[in-house]
Amino acid sequence: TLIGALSVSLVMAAQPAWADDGYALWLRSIAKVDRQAVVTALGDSATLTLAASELRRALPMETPAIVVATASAPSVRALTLPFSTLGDEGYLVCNVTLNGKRVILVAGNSDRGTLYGAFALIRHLATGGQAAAVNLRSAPKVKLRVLNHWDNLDESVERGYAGQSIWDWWTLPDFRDPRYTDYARANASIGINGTVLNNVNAKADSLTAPYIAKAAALANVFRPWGMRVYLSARFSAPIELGGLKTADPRDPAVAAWWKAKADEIYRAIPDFGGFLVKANSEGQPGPRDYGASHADGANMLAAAVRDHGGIVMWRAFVYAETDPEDRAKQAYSEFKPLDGTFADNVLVQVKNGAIDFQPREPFHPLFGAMPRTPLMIEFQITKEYLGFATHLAYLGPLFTEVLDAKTGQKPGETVADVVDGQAEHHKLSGMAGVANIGRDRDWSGSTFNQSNWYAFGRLAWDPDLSAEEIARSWAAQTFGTDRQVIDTVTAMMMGSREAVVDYTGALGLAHLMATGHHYGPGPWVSDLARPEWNPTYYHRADANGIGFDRTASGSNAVGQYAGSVAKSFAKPETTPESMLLWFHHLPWDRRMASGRNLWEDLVAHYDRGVAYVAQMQRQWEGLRSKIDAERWQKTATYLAVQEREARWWRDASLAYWMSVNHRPLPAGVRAPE
Ligand code: GCW
Repeated sequence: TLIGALSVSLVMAAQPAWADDGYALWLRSIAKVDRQAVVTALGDSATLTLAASELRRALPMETPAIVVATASAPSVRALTLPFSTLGDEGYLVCNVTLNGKRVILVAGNSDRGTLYGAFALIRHLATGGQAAAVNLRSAPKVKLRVLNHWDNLDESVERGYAGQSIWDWWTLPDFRDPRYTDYARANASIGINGTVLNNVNAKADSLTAPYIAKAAALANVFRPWGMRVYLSARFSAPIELGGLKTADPRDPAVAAWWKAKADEIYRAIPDFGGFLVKANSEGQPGPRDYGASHADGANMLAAAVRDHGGIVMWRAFVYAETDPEDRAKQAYSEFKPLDGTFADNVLVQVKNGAIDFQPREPFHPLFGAMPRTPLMIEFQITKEYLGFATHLAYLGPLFTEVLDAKTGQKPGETVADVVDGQAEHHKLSGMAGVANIGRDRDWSGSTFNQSNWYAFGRLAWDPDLSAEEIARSWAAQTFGTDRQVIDTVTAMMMGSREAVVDYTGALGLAHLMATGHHYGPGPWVSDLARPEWNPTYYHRADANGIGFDRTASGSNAVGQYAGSVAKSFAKPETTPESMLLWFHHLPWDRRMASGRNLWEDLVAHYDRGVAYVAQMQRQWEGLRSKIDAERWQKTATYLAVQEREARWWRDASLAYWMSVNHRPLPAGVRAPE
């Protein structure tokens, strides 16, 4: 039978017979070249042609005949299918009779929608779905689904752990590495429709003619895959490139320089997406240098790209060394008063939490607090604070925990409602992910890191998906449909981020890592010039207690939250224990829900984190015969590294806490090695 044949080829894909370097990501072909599915395209646009070839490449001959088309094809129009709610990028995939023949129709209002539909059908079949019953319908809830590459022009990657940048600036624009196509294809398969090519810590050079030509070459490769190119803009570029004396956004000569620059870019890249800007943050130039506001800066750039249909993504990640205010409060203080003053082609891009991509942070209080401004959420896919490329930490639960959080602003409103624009019916909406992609053969430094790229894309398309269903699809697309493999891999993934929280510092502690590189423990560090870079600034531990008082008796960051959320964070008794020490400074003897005191509980968390990693090692060992040797071995080796380093985190941290609180280890716990 068809289903039998399909599952046979899928099971074959899971056999460990050949070496697999992970290059294929979650897009493993299940068809042999001479036995591909029969696919017809009604139309010949580049994108429709790609949709058809993806289906052929992925699906075996036994699959029923497939037709890819757009809603406007006359024979499809005649079927009067419900295209009206699918927008520009949505799709439907269903069984229909077309010109007297039963076929699977894959169609959207645009050929991009159709391409997404093709990948949805591939996903459906590769995760065990049946062809006979296929009936898929989906439209993205978020408009701009964008990767942020922190890639430098010298091809290093800031906080990148998967090798050098995949952009080879030296050989662009002439040589278009086939890898650029594979990159775009992988992104299209999960719905990502934009990419910012260069680091937010931007060099002005990226806006010079040679680099515009290079970006244009990439844009040409990405276009048929539905992806647009954006650039990070250095705010002082008018001085550095234009020879102006100022970059003051209120100066007409500055605005004119940007307008001319935008025109130049659009001549080379007619569908250029727009600019991403990090301004007045960590030493970057910005409008505040001239006493102008972030809105002045953003609106000036927005005016330069507006006639071309471009947008500006203006980051809210600001904090200043001169500002004595709690770092967690500074973005809100600076941006909330600007609500309603941004041009309508500006999105303010807000990190998921108020500090900086820690293993756990409460959601950023700006979500829901700027109803008149589209807020884009920024997640970090690369694991700067979660063990770089080596530690296994599936970020799906981190992403969904934030998206599902209630803002407290309006009844029932969640961060996802704000991000997808539903809450205020904004025209623009967006999700950004700091990419974990580099030149490593497996793209992301490890097989499991690929799941974070995948989860980001899937959630940007639909922020209401669950982390677990995403993990299951990823596992099936990556390792095949063997039930034991999917169950085990999903189970490992689902608790893995919490394990990192546990062994790096649970209960709402944050920013305890070694300085500079951010790898490994450093809760004792207190001598950095900028006070808010010192871990001791965040944990405030002494002989009596630990934690940052952010209630009214402390920094009152709690006051930036709204309604019931603010109320619950205001008291230790009503704050979730997972965020307790983020908001409260408490005695080591405080009684916890477990019945233990705070110190004992913290120790138990460290132990639990270490134990989880050891358990993942055992689970993975059990899959040895079911995963190809190369991917199995690399993961096993990395898990061993992680187990060692989880103990390092625990033991070094406990030794430090004990030096501060002078308490013995709770009974039954081994002394740090
Ligand atoms: O997470 C911190 C990183 C910096 C980064 C900055 C930012 C791009 O340590 O490397 O710079 O945030 O998000 O701007």
